[in-house]
Amino acid sequence: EEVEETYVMVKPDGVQRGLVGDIISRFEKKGFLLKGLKLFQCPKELAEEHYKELKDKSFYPKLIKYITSGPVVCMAWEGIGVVASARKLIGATNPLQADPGTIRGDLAVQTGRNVVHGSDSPDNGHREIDLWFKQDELCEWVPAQEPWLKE
Ligand code: DAT
Ligand code: MG
Repeated sequence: EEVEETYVMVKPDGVQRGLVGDIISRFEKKGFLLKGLKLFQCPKELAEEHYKELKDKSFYPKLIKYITSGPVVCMAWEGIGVVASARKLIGATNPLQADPGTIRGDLAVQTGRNVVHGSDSPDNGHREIDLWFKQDELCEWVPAQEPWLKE
């Protein structure tokens, strides 16, 4: 297994509902490494670039409106297998189909208000971190707990 990085974002509904701490905490407690974190009002152009693969979908205009409707919390997480693991912690796109114990399974009811984003591949992890963060907003560091996390 390889060290990967993934882009995770608390969407505007998660911020408005006061779920930021809970969501960050799940990744933190799991043992992934936080490399970047910020509260950010996303401009329309960035939302469109982020979701460009979905631009022909009927829900795309609503999606762009939703993501730009208030501040989001942007995160860059690093770890072995972090891309797929973060997607598991997040749960299925439709929160009603997401397993209990996942973020969407525990905290949301609608696809259009599913509180969190996670990159779907290692390539998109790199792409999205580049898109949402400047280089000097990312930290390389070794947490004190590391010897207790990895043998
Ligand atoms: P995910 O966020 O689980 O990676 P995705 O990449 O397929 O899902 O879609 C991105 C977002 O677009 C998703 O989190 C919510 C919205 N979306 C996806 N499918 C939708 C649908 N059928 N109706 C409304 N919104 C949808
Ligand atoms: Mg996706």
